[in-house]
Amino acid sequence: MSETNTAAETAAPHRYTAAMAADIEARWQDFWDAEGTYEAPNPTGDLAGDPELVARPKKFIMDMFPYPSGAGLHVGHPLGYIATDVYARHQRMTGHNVLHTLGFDAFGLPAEQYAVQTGTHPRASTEANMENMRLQLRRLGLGHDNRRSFATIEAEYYKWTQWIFLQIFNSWYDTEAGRARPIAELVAQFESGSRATPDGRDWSALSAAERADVLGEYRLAYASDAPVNWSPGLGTVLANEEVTADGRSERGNFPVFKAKLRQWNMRITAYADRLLDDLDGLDWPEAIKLQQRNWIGRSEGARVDFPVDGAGAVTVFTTRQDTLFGATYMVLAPEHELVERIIPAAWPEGTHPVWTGGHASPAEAVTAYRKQAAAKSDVERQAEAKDKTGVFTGAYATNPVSGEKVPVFIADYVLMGYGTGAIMAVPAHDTRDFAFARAFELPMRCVVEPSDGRGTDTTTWDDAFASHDAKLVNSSNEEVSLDGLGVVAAKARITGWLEEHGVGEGTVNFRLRDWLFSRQRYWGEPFPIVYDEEGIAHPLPESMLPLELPEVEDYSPRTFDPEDADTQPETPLSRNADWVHVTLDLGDGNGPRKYRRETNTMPNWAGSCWYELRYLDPHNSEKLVDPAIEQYWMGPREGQPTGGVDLYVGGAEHAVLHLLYARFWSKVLHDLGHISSAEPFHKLYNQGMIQAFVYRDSRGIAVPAAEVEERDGAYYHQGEKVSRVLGKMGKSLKNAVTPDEIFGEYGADTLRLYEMAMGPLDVSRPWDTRAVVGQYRLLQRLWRNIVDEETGEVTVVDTEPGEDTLRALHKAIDGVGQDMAGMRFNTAIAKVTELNNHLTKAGGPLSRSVAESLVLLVAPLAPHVAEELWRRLGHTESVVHQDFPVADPAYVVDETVTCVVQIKGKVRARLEISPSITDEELEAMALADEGVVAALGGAGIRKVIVRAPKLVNIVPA
Ligand code: ANZ
Repeated sequence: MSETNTAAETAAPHRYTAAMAADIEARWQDFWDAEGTYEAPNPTGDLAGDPELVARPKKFIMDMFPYPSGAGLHVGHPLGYIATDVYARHQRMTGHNVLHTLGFDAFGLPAEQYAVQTGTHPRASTEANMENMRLQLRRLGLGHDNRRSFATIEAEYYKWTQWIFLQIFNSWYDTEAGRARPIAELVAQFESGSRATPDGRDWSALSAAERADVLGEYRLAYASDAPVNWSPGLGTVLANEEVTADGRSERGNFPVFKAKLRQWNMRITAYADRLLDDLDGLDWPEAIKLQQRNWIGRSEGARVDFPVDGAGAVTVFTTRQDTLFGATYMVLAPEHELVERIIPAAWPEGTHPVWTGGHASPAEAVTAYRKQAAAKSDVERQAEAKDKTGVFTGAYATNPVSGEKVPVFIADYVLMGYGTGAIMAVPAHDTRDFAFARAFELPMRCVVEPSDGRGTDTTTWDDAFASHDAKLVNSSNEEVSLDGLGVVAAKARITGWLEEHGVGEGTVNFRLRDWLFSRQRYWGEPFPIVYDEEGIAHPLPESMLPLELPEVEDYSPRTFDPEDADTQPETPLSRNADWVHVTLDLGDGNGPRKYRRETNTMPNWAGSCWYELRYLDPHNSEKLVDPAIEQYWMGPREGQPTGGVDLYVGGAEHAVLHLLYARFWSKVLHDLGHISSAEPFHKLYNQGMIQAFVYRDSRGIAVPAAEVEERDGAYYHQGEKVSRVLGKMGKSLKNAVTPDEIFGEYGADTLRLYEMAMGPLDVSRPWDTRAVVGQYRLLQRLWRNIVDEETGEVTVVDTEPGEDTLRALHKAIDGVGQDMAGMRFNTAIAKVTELNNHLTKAGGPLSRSVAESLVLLVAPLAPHVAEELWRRLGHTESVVHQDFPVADPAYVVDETVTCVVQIKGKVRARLEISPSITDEELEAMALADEGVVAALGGAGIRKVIVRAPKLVNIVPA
């Protein structure tokens, strides 16, 4: 704020100033709270209310809820919250029953680490942080239904997280029915004999432990000893999704190792197909859908059996079964369980010295190599490095089509967790196999004719010929020939042959792994599971929920030397013998027995897997959610075949983890009949990030941005020249600006307007504190157009506005309404500004009708000042529930026409355009349209026929 500005403000007693904004904002926030202005009624239950509101179309609007971090909010955090609030307010004013609230995701590593660092109990520090954030959020004037807010650490909430865990534990995926079913129905099948037990014995002949093992193979939540990601430095195991591309922990950046530990898993892989298919019906950014598709990673291929002397067969998974005649060796993952069975006692006569790695026997070579491989992450193992390592097992297998004996290796570039953990190697046509074969002097056979003129003599090649777009050669035996076929036809033919001969079959493989669901942490939901003396896991009965997190003395995780892979996790809960060892009557007819509690806790993702449902019916202690209420807010409807939240806004960093897990839980709950929606979030929107300048001194250390001065385009801190780059905003980069600073200087309405005006919501934008004043001035001019700054009197008159003003007004009404519905808040603000400037320039008092429309247009963006002006204009009811103005088409001068864009005669887009548009402008618009770009799919364009303003016809190349 400049000096002169401040001076002028003191001169006019009723000017809109920061002090006045503070008063207005506090007053209306208290009023809205007291009146329950933002409460959204449910159709039934304790939050049932006004039937007229319930009868309206509903809008369920959600933000990705925050972690209660100790650092509080900086101005970057509320960008999405303000946007959903503006949108929600506009929806309320256009006749919707709007549910909008916000809770806290309060379990998890950051809260716990902070607690450990500061020596306070995680609950105490988390609650203090939440209190602070609640105050900051309230100060923004967010129109939330506070009755529906909660934190995931509340026992009434995590009771249901545990309950859902039990639902998942107590169900299995029926692949025939294509859905989850209660495990009791599976048991009934085993009991009746309609489903055979794995070893064919009667179900009644199986011991309790054997039955538990059989069911464990089916349950959607199960414990297993599969290799997991173990991070000694963090002291916990991690899900694949929490490990970075360089094989380190996403949190803390510690090394991650593969270790065999008994852990809980969720069988998300059972849903791979549905998680993939249902993406189609969702209104999500394409980039996020693509990331999910890649993460699920569906690959069509075949399983092929290679017989091994004395050990049955090794089954491989390949996506290039057409190249089977070119498979000249095999590789097993070092951890593969067949390795022990196939290794001979001694190296076969004449084994190449490069193959043995200098070891005296296969057993010795395998042991040494396994140790080496265990120290690497999957990502390191998969890296496209030229030098491939491995060792011969001493065993040979038989290529089922060529009849050739091929050597079997172990090598770390083959992963245990993918396909069958074994591959047939086709060095001529696979890059990694090529590098390996060159290193180990293995033969190569060309079976796909190179189309690049290099010829079929592989000894002259520098790399593999990996193209799919070529014909097969050297691929026939007495029964089947692939020669001359293209890759697709060859795959079909060889798959048929494999199936006929019972040595393989076509199959689909997914990259998606089951979700590792336990953590060695204190600050998470306890598992509602106890073990009996035989070690069999039992679910707690519903009546014992919630199983509360015990108060303990030492909640710190046990961490280790980050590099020491030979360590074992220790769960904080296991240190509390009184809690762990219990005598319980589980109500299963066995009476009171001794049990040991599960001492792992759930991962921080658990609480966010279902929180949308809790918002609906937040106090229900009898049911997860009342079905009528769920159906009302989330049920499937026209255009939303799988139901879900109408708008979900958050950062793109949650593309796979949270969104995939939440989708999975929804599907299980849907299958079991608890909810009607099969997807949690129908529309997803990723807001951009607010960036900030980072200033660094000559040593590269960030200096406080607020202390930097600009002189002639250079930047100085305490006289020293510093560099400037755009980066993240945050405490560590010393460039965080808190909302509190902006509230103090201008008020919350100005902050809201500034954040929304900075640019399109989905684009990242740099924060510039000096620019905030621009929006402050807008509010001052708006105020001045309605209130006399000297007397405080409302200046409007009851006369009709002139034609000019009517046109400006209705154009603005039309544009702002469309922009708000389309979440283009920056252009909405530009239109409000334009209208306000027009009114300022026109001079003289405003007509009441114009002033009222102006206030209503501004209400979603700057709700406090709008409420104040609305009341001063004489209204007794809140501006929040007024109807948004509707434009009179007669005054919206630039009427539009609909232009149809066709590609190959099919309508691909409809554009709303001005009738006076030129051919050139129209062509450019058509070619830039999202739908058109998608339909063209990268194909070039041969011709564009433009008949402005009605038709564009595109002929692709
Ligand atoms: C023979 C072959 C020939 C292959 C060829 C590729 C090219 P996607 O598409 O990701 O599913 N593979 C299979 N299991 C593996 C494992 N556990 N670890 C490492 N690699 C594995 O990849 C499938 C291909 O990756 C499979 O097809 C297999 O190599 C390899 F010219 O088999 B292919």
